[in-house]
Amino acid sequence: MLRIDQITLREIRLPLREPFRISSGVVDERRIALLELVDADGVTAWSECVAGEQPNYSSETIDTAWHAITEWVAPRVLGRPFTEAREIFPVLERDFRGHLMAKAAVEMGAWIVAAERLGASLANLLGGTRSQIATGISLGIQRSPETLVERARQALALGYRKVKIKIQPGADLAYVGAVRAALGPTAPLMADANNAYTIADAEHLARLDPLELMMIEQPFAFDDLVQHAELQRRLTTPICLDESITSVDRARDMAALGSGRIINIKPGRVGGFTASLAIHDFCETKGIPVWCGGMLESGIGRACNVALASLRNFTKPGDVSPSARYWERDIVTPEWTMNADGMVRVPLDRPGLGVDVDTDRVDDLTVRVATLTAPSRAGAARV
Ligand code: OSB
Ligand code: MG
Repeated sequence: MLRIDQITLREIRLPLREPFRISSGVVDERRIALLELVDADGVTAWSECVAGEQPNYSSETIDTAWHAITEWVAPRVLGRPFTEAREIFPVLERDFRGHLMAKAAVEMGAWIVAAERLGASLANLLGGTRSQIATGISLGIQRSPETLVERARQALALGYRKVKIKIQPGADLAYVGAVRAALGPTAPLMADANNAYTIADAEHLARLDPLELMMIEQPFAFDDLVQHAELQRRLTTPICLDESITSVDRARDMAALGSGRIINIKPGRVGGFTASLAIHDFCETKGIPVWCGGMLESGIGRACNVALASLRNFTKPGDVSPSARYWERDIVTPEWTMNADGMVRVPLDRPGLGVDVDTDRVDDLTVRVATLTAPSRAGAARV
């Protein structure tokens, strides 16, 4: 039995070591919602909500997620007995549209509680088997092609197995071309546009084809599949979808329409682990490779991504950089590290997340707290 009786919601502020710029916005300090869940037997687990500060990636933000978790997500889960964590997502989807990052924060937390209860690693509970995962870096938009080349060169020297270059009109062909020219024809490069283009740019984007990128991620609108299909017909480079894939149904649509050939799975974007597994399994049957994306998570969300990326069909390097790429100091011990071969170890030998949360540091970074309890516990709801 799995019954979550209390969720403590916290907001922490965690400054990035350097601003991260994508086509739709820039962030220099993360505002991160963390959840601490307690079950009926006092077993606890931490989870993280990946919603950003601004609604520039999806419509959700930390503030909408805070509201959704408090008002609608937590009340559906708190005090309710489940046999398995995978029963939770359908309960959260019934007559409740959107708010997938808010749902995911609670749903993933429940999976972690379940892993703790079983004494299993989160990776094993999800069905993961790899003991280490291949890692890529996501490089924000830089001031000049020269700066980008330098950053990409450093990344490969550190062992990264994939270099993702953020692009936008005015910072695309010349930037990616400079990196390809400097680092050679076999460097594992890709580009991510975060919706910066429209179908009118199809010919322009086709000029990326000769650069032999591993893939081009989400060039068009955050919810588009049809225009991506038209572009994919005109490109030899595979399109990878990120923002557009919000459910296994959208993954099916992608396959049916030919909107892309690769999927970036972010568990927060799709409502949690149950939906991620469904997309993973569907893609495996269709021969569609998947990889695990990132949302500049702290070490808690990173643990979730590492666990998920240990599954079979995560066959391309994930955006699962080590802690030091983002933070002066992470909020978990040990911090996430990467070896010289660009691999991150999956903590299969430890129950749950596989890292300890540095609770003193979380307390120091906390700017607001809410304690949510089962509605039946009269008077205790929402302190
Ligand atoms: O599009 O993958 C993206 C970060 C924030 C929002 C969107 C994206 C990203 C990244 C960062 O690319 C990946 C990481 O966490 O390192
Ligand atoms: Mg992306």
